[in-house]
Amino acid sequence: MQNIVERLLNGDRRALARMVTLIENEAPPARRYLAELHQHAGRAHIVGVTGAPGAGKSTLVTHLVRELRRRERKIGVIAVDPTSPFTGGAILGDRIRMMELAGDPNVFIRSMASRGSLGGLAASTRDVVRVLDAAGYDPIIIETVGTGQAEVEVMRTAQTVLVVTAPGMGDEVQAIKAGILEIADIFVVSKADKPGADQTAAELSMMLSLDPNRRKAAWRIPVLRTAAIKDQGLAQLADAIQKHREYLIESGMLAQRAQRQVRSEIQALIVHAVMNAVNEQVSEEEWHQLLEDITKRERDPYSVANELEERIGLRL
Ligand SMILES: Nc1nc2c(ncn2[C@@H]2O[C@H](COP(=O)(O)OP(=O)(O)OP(=O)(O)O)[C@@H](O)[C@H]2O)c(=O)[nH]1
Ligand SMILES: [Mg+2]
Repeated sequence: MQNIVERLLNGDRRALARMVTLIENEAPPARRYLAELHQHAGRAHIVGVTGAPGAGKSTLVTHLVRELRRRERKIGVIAVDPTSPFTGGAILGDRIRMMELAGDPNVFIRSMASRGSLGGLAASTRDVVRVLDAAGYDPIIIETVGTGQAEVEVMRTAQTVLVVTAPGMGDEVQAIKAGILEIADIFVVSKADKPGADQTAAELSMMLSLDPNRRKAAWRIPVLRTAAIKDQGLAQLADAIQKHREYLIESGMLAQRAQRQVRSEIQALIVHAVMNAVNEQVSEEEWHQLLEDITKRERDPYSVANELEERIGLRL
């Protein structure tokens, strides 16, 4: 009887699905399995897809996956929904939209919803990426709505980030505000079969040409138009994604980003462990009392933190 890690590495999809569930549930053995899988990962191209709700991300991903299948790739898709209590329906919609891909043994699709903290979702996404990578999926596509900090956090896992905008959504300006411009590697104007797509693309190109940081950068962000429902523009998009990957490798950026990632991953694991230790020591009632004392100015956050650090053995 092979263990779950061996089965997963041998291409067993049930083992893969089981592993993802263990990660989502933060099951204790998951960390040990992930540690074993690390040496087998590191080959996949990780592609992030973000943009406003309804921008056409899932439809785009579905058709992009089809294009990549024509190129004989084995593709992983993770649909991340950071705001599950409110957009639970969106995940369901994604499932239906992506259903047509579900029968393909070379495509693995998984939806993930936020349970705990902001760091929690980004961390579990990173873990699932590692698992898919070790199982031989390449590329791995992460879709998430681009509305807040949690999404930006999730997108940091990606090596190539696609920012999707549709004509008439007025996202172009919002994209700058949300700080999405800094993480975009490729802009996609989706629904290009609709009127206004050319103008949206022109506005985006204009905005990019006015950005002084972008003018100096070695990678010139392409603005591509796709009409996923008509299967148009997907080959160009797949080519651009490949080109960005080559740029990352040749410029040394891929290695640089990987190292930065690992540092923040280790830091996050430590913070997580420390917080778990604290929560084991402090009951909900005690928390409540502490917060009340501090807000009433009877105590201060610094000495409380000191005391808790002492209690978990951080200060000897
Ligand atoms: N005309 C046209 N409509 C499209 C195209 N792509 C997507 N749509 C429509 O746009 C709507 C939203 O598409 P989705 O792919 O669900 O968009 P999304 O960005 O994944 O949405 P969320 O995950 O809910 O944020 C759907 O009604 C699609 O049918 C396209 O290329 N052309
Ligand atoms: Mg979607």
